[in-house]
Order: sequence, then C-alpha cells, then structure tokens
Amino acid sequence: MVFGKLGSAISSVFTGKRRLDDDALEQLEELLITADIAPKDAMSIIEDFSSTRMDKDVSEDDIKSALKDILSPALSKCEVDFQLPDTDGPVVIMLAGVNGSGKTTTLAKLAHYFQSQGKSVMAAACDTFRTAATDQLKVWMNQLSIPMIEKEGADPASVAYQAYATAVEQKTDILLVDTAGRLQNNPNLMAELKKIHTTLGKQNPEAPHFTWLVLDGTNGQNALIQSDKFSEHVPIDGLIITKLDSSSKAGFLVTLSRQNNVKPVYFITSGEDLKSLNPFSSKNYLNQLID
Ligand SMILES: Nc1nc2c(ncn2[C@@H]2O[C@H](COP(=O)(O)OP(=O)(O)O)[C@@H](O)[C@H]2O)c(=O)[nH]1
Ligand SMILES: [Mg+2]
Repeated sequence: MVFGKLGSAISSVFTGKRRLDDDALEQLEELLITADIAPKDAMSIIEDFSSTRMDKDVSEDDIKSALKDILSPALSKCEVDFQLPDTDGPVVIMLAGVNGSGKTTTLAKLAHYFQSQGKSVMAAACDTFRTAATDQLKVWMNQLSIPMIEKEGADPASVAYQAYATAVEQKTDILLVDTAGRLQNNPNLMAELKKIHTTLGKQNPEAPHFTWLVLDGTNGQNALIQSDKFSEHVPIDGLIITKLDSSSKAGFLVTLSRQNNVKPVYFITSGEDLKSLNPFSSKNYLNQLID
C-alpha cells in the first residue's frame, strides 16, 4: 500500500464506528508504516491518538480528520512563500538529486513558470555525464525558446562558469542549472556537484541563490537518506517533490517535516505537463493523502 491509498485503507479498517482499542491502534500504526511513514513517527502519531481518543467510538472520518490535525502543524512548516531575491545579476537556481528523480523535467517546468512571469531564463547543461542528458534538456529548452549553455566533453563546473558569465552578459533574470544524476554514495560525482556550487560562488558570493534537492515522491524512506547525503556535500536550501501524480504520495514528507531543521518544500510536480508545477500546500497535500 502507498500513502495515496491511506484514506481508503483507513476506511476499510474503520468501517462505521469502531472502538479505538489496542487492536485498532495497532492496525492504524501498520497502515502508517506501509504508507512510508517512519516507524518512530507512526508510533508517535499512535501515541497521540491513544492519549486523546482511547476507548472512544470513532468513525473513519474522525480518524481522518484527527490524522490531519496531528500531521498538519509539522507539514505546514514545509510551506514557503517563494520570492525571487532582489539582486543585480542573474538569480541562480541549481537542481541536485539522484538519477531519475526528475531534475531535468522539473527544470523545464521551472523555466516555463518563470517565463510566464515575464522573466528571462537561461539553462546550464551541467549533466555532462551522459550525452543524452544534454539532448533531453535541449529538446525542452528549444520548445520554450530558452538559451542553453552546453560544452561537449567539458567538466560540469566549467559549463556552470560559462553559463553564469553568459547570463550576466545577456542580463538574464534567472539561470537554471541542471546537474547529473548523482548516486549519493559516489564520492567523485558528489565532489563534482560541490565544485559546480563553489565555482558559481566564486563568480558571485550569493550564487547559487538556491540549491534545491529534487526528490522522487515515489521513493519511500530512501528519500530521507538522499536528503542527508546530499546535504553533506552541498548546502540544500529546500526540496522539490516530484511525481505526486503517481499513486504514491511521498509519505516520507511526513517524516521529513517532523525532523529538526525542516527543509522547505519549494515546489511539487505532478505530471509530464509543463504546467504541473505548484507551490507546496500542506492542506492540499493532506487532503490528497488522506481523503
Ligand atoms: N509522472 C511523472 N513523471 C515525472 C515527473 N517528473 C519527472 N517525471 C519523469 O521521471 C523520469 C525522470 O525524469 P528526469 O527529469 O529525466 O530525471 P533526472 O534524471 O533527475 O533529470 C522521466 O521519465 C520524467 O518524465 C512528474 O511530476 N510526474
Ligand atoms: Mg537529468
């Protein structure tokens, strides 16, 4: 079972009214864990339930709304009111994440998003790891008529360097930096990612203004490991959660939101369409999850 089906799973356990006893709590805890919520969080959610509702008759709606009440305060800390900083040069946004998480597709969506706000956008093809990666980005950028900086056979940091210089020259508003799919446990590739970051920082101490970690919403608890590992190499300002259109609804976000130093979720994506990029709303997320 995945988190998106949590609502229907709750409905099947709590058909009609049911007394909230140990057995019911245990079943609920089980549902939470199979929905990608870390066991320790599932346990604390259950403790919360048992302290307030033990031995009371509850309906599925009671359970769903109580669950929302419990999860909402932490998740709302992940919301962010994203504003472009007021700077002279280009605002640089770098995307990091493992292969297949959705970086390149999300970059295209972000490009479209900023373009529709009247901003000029440029892309840096810093995934030099596979030639096909540059081609994939090029198709998107051509479609959007957005200039893309690429350098065949070059190291990714030098592509970033040239892209930033070009963006300054052309007075581009926003530079979006695509990077290679990095297995978080590959030290060389992580070192390259860091080099892109520091190279940009030498050109402008504020750059990259944002480094977002792109997490695949279907990834389960593994996403938490990715978040920790990437943070060891580059400062991650926030997250983008992709593929929320799939049946999995990123239950790991519940766990992420309950940690210290919560990372804001800047955007979520939900489909192949360019328009399927939206700011994160904890309310919408919880409704999708639980109803
Ligand atoms: N359903 C769905 N698929 C997505 C979404 N974002 C990306 N993908 C797909 O995920 C796959 C990997 O995406 P890509 O951008 O190439 O990932 P990258 O390796 O991190 O650059 C592609 O097949 C994308 O079409 C999304 O929001 N929903
Ligand atoms: Mg890519």
